[in-house]
Amino acid sequence: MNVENKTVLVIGTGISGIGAAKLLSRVQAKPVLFDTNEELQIDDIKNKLPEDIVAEVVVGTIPAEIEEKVSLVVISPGVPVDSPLVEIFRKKNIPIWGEIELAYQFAKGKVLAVTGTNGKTTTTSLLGQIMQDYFKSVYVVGNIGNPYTDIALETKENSVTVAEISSFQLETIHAFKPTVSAILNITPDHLNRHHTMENYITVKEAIASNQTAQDTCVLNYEDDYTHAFGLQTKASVIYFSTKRVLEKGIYLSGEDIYLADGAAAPEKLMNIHSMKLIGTHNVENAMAAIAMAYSFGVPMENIIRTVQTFKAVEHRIEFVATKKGVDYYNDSKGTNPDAAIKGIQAMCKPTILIGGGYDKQNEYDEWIDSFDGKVKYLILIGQTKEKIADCARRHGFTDIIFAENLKEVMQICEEKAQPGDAVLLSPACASWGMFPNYEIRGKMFKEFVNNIKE
Ligand code: UMA
Repeated sequence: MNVENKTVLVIGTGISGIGAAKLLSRVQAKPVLFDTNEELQIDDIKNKLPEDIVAEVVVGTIPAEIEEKVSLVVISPGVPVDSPLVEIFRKKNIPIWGEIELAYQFAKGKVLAVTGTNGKTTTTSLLGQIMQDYFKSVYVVGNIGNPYTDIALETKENSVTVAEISSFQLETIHAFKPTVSAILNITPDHLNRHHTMENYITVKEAIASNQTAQDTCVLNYEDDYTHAFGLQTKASVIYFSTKRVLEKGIYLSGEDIYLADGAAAPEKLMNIHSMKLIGTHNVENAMAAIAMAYSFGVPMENIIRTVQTFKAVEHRIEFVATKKGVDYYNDSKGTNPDAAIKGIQAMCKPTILIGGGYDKQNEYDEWIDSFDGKVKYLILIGQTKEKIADCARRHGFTDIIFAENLKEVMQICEEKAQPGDAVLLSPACASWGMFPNYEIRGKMFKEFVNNIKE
């Protein structure tokens, strides 16, 4: 679609909307940057745009004269595709693109894209590092926090873009076609947005919807949904497994990772203890990144070198500090029960667990079951605190303390933690409502920890 001189409505003025407006202005479109939050100040939004960018900014409601002129709508991931506002334009047959689709339409080079309920950020970062250590022009973008639109116009034919793609972003792709994709796992999450598990699965599988047999889709053999998807997708599939020996694929046997091509004898790649990443979930993430990079043509010895030196990403079971004999861990990225289960499983000391936050209509039973006698106290904050407490009590866990904010949480931790204990922030919920995002939640936690006086 030629957007030159066309009025393009960009919904959302967060980092995706700003990225989209910049790209559109640079390709001579006429972006109208719009936000439904009428409390936002137009000048504050304009200040986020560089001086060379021409964009009209509107908050609250869209004036009729603008609505009539719109040729394309670009929505930010946080904007539901079934919202009444988007519906107005869909009814008029105006194309609705996500920010990822917009970037893809203008970007050059090849794309490797990672989705899945959990492990996306670690896998994307590791894959990005493998690519950066081997290729010259590499970009790491998407849900990880770097809008794809920010760099799309910089990319060249030889560029490699590694993208973390959320389910929100997959709802609005059309031509987006990664050379290599991965779906790491699919467990219930964001059901308030996608309504049913079926919708959520369909949207995750969309990452491979434009792929052909020349492209690769890396899938988890042990996840029922991704396993089944491997039998349907048109892309060439590489499975990974931490539980069984695969005839073809990448797998864990004992403490070693192997690659089997189905013909020659399997090749031993590395011992898992030679990696700095810990936990079975990280072995899965590493195997997915290895499979993606290998199928893209990076020599295995280069891949292994990077995998063995790569360290955990911020906010993912991140060790913060030992204060008064207590180890503090930041797992703010544990934004759903499944991710938080990985967090508690990685603990090997009596743990004070900090949970709760925004209600995504998840169930917490399996998370509580995974406590496995390790949790001394569960400190709960946010919208979900009553719901989680009820669930915990049903499962016989009653050492629950409510807190109003993170400051109060930290006071309780200092009071209750004994030398030899661990404190883990792994909330099983999104941060929204109390914090702008999980990164700020994690950073605030780390700041509190670092300020504890010995
Ligand atoms: N807005 C509207 N109308 C709506 C909804 C939102 O105008 O109906 C406005 C809000 O008022 C706000 C703006 O949209 O001003 C925010 O847009 P956004 O929520 O899409 O946030 P961005 O800052 O653009 O960040 C988004 C992703 N956020 C979400 O998906 C909620 C970021 O993922 C991502 O890093 C970024 O694009 C770049 O790609 C964050 C996230 O929480 C980390 N993702 C979820 C997750 O990982 O679980 C999916």
